[in-house]
Amino acid sequence: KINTCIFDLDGVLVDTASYHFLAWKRLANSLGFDFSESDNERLKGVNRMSSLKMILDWAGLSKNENERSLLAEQKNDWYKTMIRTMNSSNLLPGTEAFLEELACSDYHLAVGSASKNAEAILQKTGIRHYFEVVVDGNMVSKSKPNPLVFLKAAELLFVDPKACAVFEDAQAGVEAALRAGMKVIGVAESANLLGAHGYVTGLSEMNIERLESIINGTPL
Ligand code: G16
Ligand code: MG
Repeated sequence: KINTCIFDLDGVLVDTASYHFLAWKRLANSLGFDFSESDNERLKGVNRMSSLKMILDWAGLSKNENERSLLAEQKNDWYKTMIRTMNSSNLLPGTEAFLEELACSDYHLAVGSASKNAEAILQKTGIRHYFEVVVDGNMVSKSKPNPLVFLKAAELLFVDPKACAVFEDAQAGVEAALRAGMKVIGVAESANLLGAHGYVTGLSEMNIERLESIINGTPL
């Protein structure tokens, strides 16, 4: 029986995926190359340094460790400027209603994000209080698809990974949740996200009844 829901942050609860994309694109452009939204799909859920390494690879550029940390810092400065004015209007549709429904039914709620900016974003958008546990990029060293971020959330909640359902918009995140032995609900068009137990286009399509039908393999 599922009694715990773990949410990815960017692209599931809040609309920050486009800010990450714009900041990375600006960095890429400053280095003299461009990258597309389809390239960006592969960066979703991947932590900052790993994302940078992938981008430099695509551009065929090699940078030493010191240069890489300056570039990552530059991207993060641009990103932080973009998220500075965030508020509850940046929540994706259905986020608050679904969290409220789960909270009222005594589900354990956690966030499992690769982002080091997760706490700030949860505060600004006014949903921090829903979560007993927030595991973010400051707490785990290994990036999704490594399952650590989700296993850590289960551990801190004292729940069995098998009792957890993860909501993810990124392929790396779906893989991380599967490796953690959890159920996964893909938040995207099923066409570009593989392996989840069920799919919704956004949390506005979610409620507990739908969650249970996906978990039990009897989609509504
Ligand atoms: C998010 C995004 C990624 C981003 C990563 C690190 O993960 O999906 O695109 O690179 O966090 O973010 P930051 O640079 O803020 O530490 P998630 O797991 O919430 O989707
Ligand atoms: Mg995400």
